[in-house]
Amino acid sequence: HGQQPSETETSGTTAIAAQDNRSADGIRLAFLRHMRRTIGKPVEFSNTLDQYRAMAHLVRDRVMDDWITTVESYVQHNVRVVCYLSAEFLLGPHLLNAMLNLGITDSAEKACDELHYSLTQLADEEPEPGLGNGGLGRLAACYMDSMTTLEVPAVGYGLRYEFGIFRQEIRDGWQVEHSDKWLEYGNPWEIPASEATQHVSFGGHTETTKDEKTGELIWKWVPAFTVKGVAYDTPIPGYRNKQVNRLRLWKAEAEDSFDLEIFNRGDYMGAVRDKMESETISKVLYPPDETEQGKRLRLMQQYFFTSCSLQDMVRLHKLQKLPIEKFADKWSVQLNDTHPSIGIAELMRILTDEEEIGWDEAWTITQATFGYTNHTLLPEALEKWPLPIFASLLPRHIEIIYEINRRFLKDMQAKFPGDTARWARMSLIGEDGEKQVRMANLAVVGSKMVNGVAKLHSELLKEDTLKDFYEAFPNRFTNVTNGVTPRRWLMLADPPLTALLNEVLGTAWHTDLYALRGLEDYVDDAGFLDKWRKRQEESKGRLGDFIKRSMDVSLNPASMFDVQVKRIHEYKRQHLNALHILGLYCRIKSGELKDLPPRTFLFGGKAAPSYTYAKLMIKLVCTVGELVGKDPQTKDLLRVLFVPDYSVSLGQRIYPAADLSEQISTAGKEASGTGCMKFMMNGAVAIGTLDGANIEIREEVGEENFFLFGLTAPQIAEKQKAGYRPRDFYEKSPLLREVMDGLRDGRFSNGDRDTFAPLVRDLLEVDRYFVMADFDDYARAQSEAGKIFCDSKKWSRMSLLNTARSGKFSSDRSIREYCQNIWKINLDR
Ligand code: C3B
Repeated sequence: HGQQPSETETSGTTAIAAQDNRSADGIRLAFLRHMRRTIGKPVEFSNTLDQYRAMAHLVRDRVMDDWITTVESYVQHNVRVVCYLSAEFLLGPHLLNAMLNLGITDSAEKACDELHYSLTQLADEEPEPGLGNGGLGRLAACYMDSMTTLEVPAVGYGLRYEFGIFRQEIRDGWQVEHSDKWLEYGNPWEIPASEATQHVSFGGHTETTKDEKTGELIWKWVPAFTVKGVAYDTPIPGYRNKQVNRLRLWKAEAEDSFDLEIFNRGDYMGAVRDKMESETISKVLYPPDETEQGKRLRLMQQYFFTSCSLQDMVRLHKLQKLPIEKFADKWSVQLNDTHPSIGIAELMRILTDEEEIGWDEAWTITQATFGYTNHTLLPEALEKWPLPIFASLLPRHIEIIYEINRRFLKDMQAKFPGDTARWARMSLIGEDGEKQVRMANLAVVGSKMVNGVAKLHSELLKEDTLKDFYEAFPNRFTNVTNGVTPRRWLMLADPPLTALLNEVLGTAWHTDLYALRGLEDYVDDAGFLDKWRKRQEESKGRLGDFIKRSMDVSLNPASMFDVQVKRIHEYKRQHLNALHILGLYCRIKSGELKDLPPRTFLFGGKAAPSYTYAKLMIKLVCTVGELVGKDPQTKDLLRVLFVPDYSVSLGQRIYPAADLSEQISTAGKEASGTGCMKFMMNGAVAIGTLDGANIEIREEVGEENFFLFGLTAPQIAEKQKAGYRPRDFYEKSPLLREVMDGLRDGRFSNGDRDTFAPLVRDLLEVDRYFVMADFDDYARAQSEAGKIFCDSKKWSRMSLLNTARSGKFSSDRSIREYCQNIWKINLDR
């Protein structure tokens, strides 16, 4: 691995140049060069955006040098390549991350000093590539970092959305969405790869002809139109190992973007219509899919990027002169949720229709190629496509899916004779009501391995969601608990903590996070605990400065920072958190609570634009914030802040400053959660349910260092079966009653009884997510956390142990497990 020195004369000077490349002088000179040649401005006239761009270009140059050597070495050794197919990659800003991984941050800082710039100010100019919604997209980004750091040959394949996740504004407590123009000033981190352009067909019909010699049927797809897929590559540097992997994102373009003939006839709009229609495919991160049009577009996006990616693999396979029969030996394709699962039918189409391989062999290759990761148990998130939409867009694929299904059901009929209900459940085509294509079923049937993302989640998949499939193929199921990259989420997010850890542990933990266990030697060292506490307070101060600058609100750094940042969803229960704060408010007002340690409650996260209930939850948090912030009796004790436009970069500011990490989803609903891991690494203590990765966090950190509350997944299931009555809990708990009555009567909202009426009604009558049932126990756990926080030595000890025992949650560990159990890649080669 690493840079191969060439044998020519110039290698000496290249090596010196490479060395100098990374020095402060080298960086300063390169910066000035890019300012002239790339940005085209005299440095004296440049603004901060120009300076960011010049810096980005020179950093990219340094990444590119390593990229070339990495690609050469992959080709030379004919390695097995992991293709991570994902509709989302939530990368976060590149500049400081690339500098960190290359090891040039200090030099860059020095160069900036000499030029009288501030590196952080300049880095703040970078628009965040928000090509994902939340956990699933961010996981893909963490995995790219870890795969490269572990030197796993890998390509990430996805969509180059022109507009990423919307920018969130909070206006009068309500979410308002704005479009995200991240490409407005160009993107120095991507490189178009013209040799990789692909063509993707849609619609039309199929025809069959008879092979004259064999008499066999030959299928032909006669599509209605095709779209061009243009590849844009973003280099992903590994951590100080000179390895760079590729993230290849596809942009949709019209085959013929401008029709001169139509134009000459005078139809100016008509001449560009094709272009507009085609380009819609990669225009925006998946649109709301409630409408027919939305559904159709989303399926087009999925097929578009999946087809481009598989065609690209076939192209590269042939370029290396490998036989197509050996496809699965070369490519391991991981499906990030069901979004790219159409790839199973697409590879079958390519192998049978285009490569003319027989069905059985094609199926063996296909199954050996794919692995499927499931990320959710929520039934509404398991994708199903209405048959008419699917068949009209992909007429050949529906035939292939029917054939897969016919053979599969035959096997199941042999395996489970007479069990018609089971066959119906397992069928790739759902027949309840409108006919549907069930993408999760396709993904399981067409993959060699299926995994969940945390122990509990993987168990529930086997016991419940995918039970029939588990019973048919028990060996296909496995678990890989999620992880996050400590490079971005610890080193980049919290440089002072990183410096402290380096001071006492050295640097081994950067790539072996279990080495943080060494911190346990200091757990009874009063001096060190004091240092730990001071560092934490400084982190809170830094977040406080940012919030003062951006929102003009002052926070009290001595208060407990109690944080819930994640997508807004009923199952994540931000409303439980808000109701608890209302409980505190009521108890302070009644005089029951006197010496409460001051608390700052921070919330952040986006609600899907069409998810009315989630938007109401945001309004609730903001209303509570206004209430407690204005009341003279509570304003020094309670502060509630909804930080708008939560993002990767905002997360990097927030995690290091958290004391308490809110992980309060209804047990059995959060597949894993990954925010919990980022908090833990940065020394926040969790309050949470036995759900997702919380269970494993508590296992690692010890039950005495985790504030547990709430019903367990089996208890929830039981209650659901027996008939859950939320009102019983309301009637039993005086505090809950006071809170819910107050909310209903407008006590917390200046007499407004309407706004929260739907929420109150839902919680008292339905409460799908057991907010009422868990309220009292949550309040108990919260009050325990509050008490321990007052004992700062005890708290610091808990905090330190959270960091010390977070080793398992590095995405390096996750990727090692994928390599061993799914991809069969030997890392010690
Ligand atoms: C999320 C889940 O909700 C999280 O529990 C999990 O940690 C992450 O995926 C990563 O595995 N998820 C998501 O963000 N988007 C989906 N469509 C499905 C799951």
